[in-house]
Amino acid sequence: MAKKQIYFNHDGGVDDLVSLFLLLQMDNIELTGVSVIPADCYLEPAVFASRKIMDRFGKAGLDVAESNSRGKNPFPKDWRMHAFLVDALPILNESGEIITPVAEKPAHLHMIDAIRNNPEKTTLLFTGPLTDLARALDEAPDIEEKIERLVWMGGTFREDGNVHEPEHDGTAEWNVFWDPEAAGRVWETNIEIDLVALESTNQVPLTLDVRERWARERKYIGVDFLGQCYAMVPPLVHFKTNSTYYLWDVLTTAFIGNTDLVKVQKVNSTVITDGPSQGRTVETPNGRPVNVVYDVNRDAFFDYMTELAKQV
Ligand code: AGV
Ligand code: CA
Repeated sequence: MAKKQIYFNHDGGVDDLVSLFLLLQMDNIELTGVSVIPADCYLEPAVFASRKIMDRFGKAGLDVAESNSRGKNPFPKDWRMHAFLVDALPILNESGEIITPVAEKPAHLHMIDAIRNNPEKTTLLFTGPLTDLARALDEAPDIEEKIERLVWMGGTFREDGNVHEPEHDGTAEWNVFWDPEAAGRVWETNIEIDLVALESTNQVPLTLDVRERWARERKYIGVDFLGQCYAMVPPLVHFKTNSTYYLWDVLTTAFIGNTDLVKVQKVNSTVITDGPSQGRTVETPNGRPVNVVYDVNRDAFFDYMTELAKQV
């Protein structure tokens, strides 16, 4: 069977970078391109970290494209700093050189090339906002029919999203909120969309037992890498905040490699692009159909990602 052709656009958070690491370990997919958008990250360290992860844990021959997209609602600086921490990890700096090059073209044009130049259809994996996809579709509408599907970490149909910002009512998920119009643009297409929404990612918080498991198994270099990365987003048990880290993007990436981990349901929806609910995805009878990942086998998921990490 032909391998799934995957183009990955991410935004440099800890779980975005761990997702890149795990994708590189999957032998049932072919990674055809990687690009980075400065949403929940700063661009430079996120691109450095991506290139170093591809050098250390991947295959040669790919480059990494930088996005020049800008969003409407910026991510908090504290979160955007995480890419600097991953980039500074000794395991990514052991060799003292970087082989994987930076692409000449910006992300959205890089993605158009990757889709056009592949005789097979491409599955898009997005773990940040959809800005580069919206721009690519405006620039090259012909790519739509070469897109197998979009697998996106974004949105929620619950009352509670994860945006807690002034002038917002709290109903949105951050990847939609950063650029609501971009999501609206993609909703206008006929692309098949698999949405890994907060419904399912809420079921995979990074709990202490998982951290302890990775600590116990740190003799595997890939498992140690997981533990080191997630040490940057430690649990704050005596301080009640919005700081719980979920495996949002990693669940989305695991879904690419193993669809059996989750349950999916069709929902007709629209995206609110303005006002206090901007970035909210709402169920609407005549809305655009999306496949919502609403449930996950938690234990099977953590086993799957940990086993992938052991393959390094
Ligand atoms: O809304 C989830 C998205 C995911 O793509 N990101 C983090 C993941 O990469 C934003 C986000 C929400 N809460 C966060 C986030 C937190 N507490 N720390 C960092 N990023
Ligand atoms: Ca992300």
